[in-house]
Amino acid sequence: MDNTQKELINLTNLPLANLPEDTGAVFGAAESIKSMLMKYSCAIREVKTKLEVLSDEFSAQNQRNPIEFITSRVKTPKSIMQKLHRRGLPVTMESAQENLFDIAGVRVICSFVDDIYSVAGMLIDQDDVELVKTKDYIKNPKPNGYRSLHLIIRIPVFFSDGKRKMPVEVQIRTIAMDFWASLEHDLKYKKVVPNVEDVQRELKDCADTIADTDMRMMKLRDEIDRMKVEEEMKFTSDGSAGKHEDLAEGREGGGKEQYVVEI
Ligand code: 0O2
Repeated sequence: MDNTQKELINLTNLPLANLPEDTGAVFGAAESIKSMLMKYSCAIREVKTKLEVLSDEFSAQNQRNPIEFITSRVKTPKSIMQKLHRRGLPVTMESAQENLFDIAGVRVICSFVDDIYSVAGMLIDQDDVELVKTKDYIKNPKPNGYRSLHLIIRIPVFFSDGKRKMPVEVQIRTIAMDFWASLEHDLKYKKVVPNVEDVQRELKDCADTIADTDMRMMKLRDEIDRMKVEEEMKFTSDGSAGKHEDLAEGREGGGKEQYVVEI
């Protein structure tokens, strides 16, 4: 039995010392983990459906989609074990279910910063969604420059043996924040980085630039929206509906085919 197999058995809380050196035990352990992770994957599906419904509704009301895209992942057994080990917690399935709230993770990428809070508000206002914890790394960025809104929620999932309230970590951020986080995340997995401090400083600088750009983009969007309203008011006060229709051909939603965001 190799170390990975032993770790897998560990995670099932089976007494490792008493196990025969056979593959049956390993197979059983792997099956238990698979079944545990399947439950988290179902919870992800529930949260994604909620977000997709909100996104459709928001688009219909506001003529734009606040959600660019949604991704999700279930933490791997290796990553679960590493996190438990790092925190000095028992490396067992029970411990993982009790102590880790990000085994199921959903990432929502929004167009603008205020969309992040709108989406978060609409999600946690649902009466079957229990908000466990909020970490606002946008209002309080991490020292390295990381920005994102994290919500730990619990949602009910109905399995054959009853209802379980499953924890899901929802990370909501802008495209720019996500771009930054992907690159910074890569750095964590590099064993040797020459001039690591220079790289970290540069990353922090980019994070601040991105935050500033995100705010400017939001202001620009508001300005463009205001111009659109003024233009429409001008057309309606002129009473020139025909003229309006002609011009609308070239404007957003006015006869032009649009790309559809598929989440
Ligand atoms: P992975 O590989 O993404 O799964 P805490 O709850 O405070 O005890 P925890 O669980 O680290 O500690 O919570 P936190 O700070 O909310 O972080 C959870 C996840 O957010 C991380 O998961 C990352 O996905 C992301 N994250 C947090 N900080 C950073 C950061 O500085 N840079 C990047 N790129 N991502 C970050 P994991 O399990 O660390 O990793």
